[in-house]
Amino acid sequence: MSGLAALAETVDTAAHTATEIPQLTDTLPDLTVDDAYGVQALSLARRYARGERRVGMKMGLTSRAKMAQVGVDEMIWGRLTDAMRVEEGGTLSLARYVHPRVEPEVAFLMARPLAGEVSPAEAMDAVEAVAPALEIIDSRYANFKFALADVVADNASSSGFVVGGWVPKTVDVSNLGIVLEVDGRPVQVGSTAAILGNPVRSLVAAARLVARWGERLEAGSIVLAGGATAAHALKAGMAVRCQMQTLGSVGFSVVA
Ligand code: OOG
Ligand code: MG
Repeated sequence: MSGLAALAETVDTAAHTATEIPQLTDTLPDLTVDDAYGVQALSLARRYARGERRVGMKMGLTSRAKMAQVGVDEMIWGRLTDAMRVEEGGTLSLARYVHPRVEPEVAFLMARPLAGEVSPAEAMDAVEAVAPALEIIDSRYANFKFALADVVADNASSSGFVVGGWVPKTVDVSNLGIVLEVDGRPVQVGSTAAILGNPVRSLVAAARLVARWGERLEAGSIVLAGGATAAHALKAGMAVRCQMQTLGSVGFSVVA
């Protein structure tokens, strides 16, 4: 087994069994970001071999609030599979996670494939619809602490996502108010403008980043633009709902 494949097995097993692990960079301080994306691809291959299906990609660290919370200030991306989907209004079982957090996101549904250098208008041309969304992130690293290469190898902490109702892409998503509520009380307040000034810029970056790895944003797939606020830790019994101006709301409840 190559070195990267062994690391892929480590992060995949940690995710699959919801078991925390030490940072890879503790023992491999020179792990490059390119190699970390290689580890991510190999770890996802293990999921596909278990029957999971790729359904999209997620952008990470596209807002100041997110960068500040985790102490990493470079955009990253990860892959979403069908096993990570939680139904709108559904329940999420904490048993499947190490120390999950939730964050408000905007989702794009692709009508056509998109890859490479594109303008915001070209990117939106390839979109079918937009939706309010929540991402459940769960770093597999102890204390949710990681360096850039660690989090990239760990599929950018991807572990769950909930997509609300799709709305026509004619809605301008550049500056919509967001309230993330737990049990009806606001825990984070923000705007979609926190995402690179406009979530469409995140879609543009997504097309560029996947192309670097020989991939495209596929027709029918979902792109999450990145958390607009800091993420909120989940506990059993919580009812989580995110209200997004014009787009509507999306939520789920947490069980042990
Ligand atoms: C890394 C993933 C970041 C986002 O939306 O910014 C992310 C993390 O915070 O654990 O999903
Ligand atoms: Mg996110």
